[in-house]
Amino acid sequence: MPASALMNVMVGAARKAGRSLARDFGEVEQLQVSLKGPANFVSAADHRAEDIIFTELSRARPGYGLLMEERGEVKGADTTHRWIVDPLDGTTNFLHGIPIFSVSIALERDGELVAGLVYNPATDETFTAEKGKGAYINDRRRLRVAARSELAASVIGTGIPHAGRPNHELFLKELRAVMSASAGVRRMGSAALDLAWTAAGRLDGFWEHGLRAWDIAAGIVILREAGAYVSDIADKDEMLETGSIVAGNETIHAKLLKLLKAAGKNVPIADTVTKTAAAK
Ligand code: 2AM
Ligand code: CA
Repeated sequence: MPASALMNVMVGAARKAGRSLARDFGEVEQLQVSLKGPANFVSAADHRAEDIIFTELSRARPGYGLLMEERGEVKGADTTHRWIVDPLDGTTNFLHGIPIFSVSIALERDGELVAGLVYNPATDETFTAEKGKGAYINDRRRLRVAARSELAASVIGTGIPHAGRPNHELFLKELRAVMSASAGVRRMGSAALDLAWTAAGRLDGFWEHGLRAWDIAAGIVILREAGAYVSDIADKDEMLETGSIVAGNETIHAKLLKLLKAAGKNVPIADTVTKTAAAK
């Protein structure tokens, strides 16, 4: 289906930032062997990508507010619209030369997510969706969540908390439950891309805690338009606020949620980590 003017703006910004990231990723691969490591370089790459997206989106839609990983909240004159942007999701992968990272751009209208885009510059795959118009990969093929109904046949994605992030005990309990019930657990390292892959049926389900709005906003739109069920761990529509997310087709979502709730019973869960608390 032909892309809308809005989606053209989003794709244009993401591809431009993606070209910058792809160039920088090539450099990072070279820097792997250097003693100092490419950490500062990666941080600069992240900022470069965010600057590009900020410029492109602000030019095309002046006045829209923005919530960006590096800049934080940027208020706009138009209070009904807000972009939610992660210029580089999967930073650790990028830093280590692993080609699994993404640009994530979502649009919120009157507090509702209405458009989402996740772009992986390394594979040149673009996942897009607008509310009510379906989800697509590379503007060609319609995305549909996987149809499997048995957890035992399902591959489930997740994110593992690392040093400086909370919920280690909770995660271990959840992993024990999901690893025993599923055909396999995958940990790719870019939540935005994981959600897009779930929408594409590559993963049958996904769960993670402690995420920020920019990690998941675009993926949520793409998932819903691909027919997926998405909720937080309490089965509410408060993923952006709590930072927890569970997704899959109707059956897998329900089964995964039940399993996770039982596994996490009596284990305290820390909600969305603040930027200051995050070990960046
Ligand atoms: P990032 O690469 O932009 O940091 C991996 O489990 C996912 O968690 C990635 O999407 C990653 O995004 C995100 N992530 C890593 N550290 C985080 C933190 N401290 N708070 C929230 N999300 C984080
Ligand atoms: Ca992120």
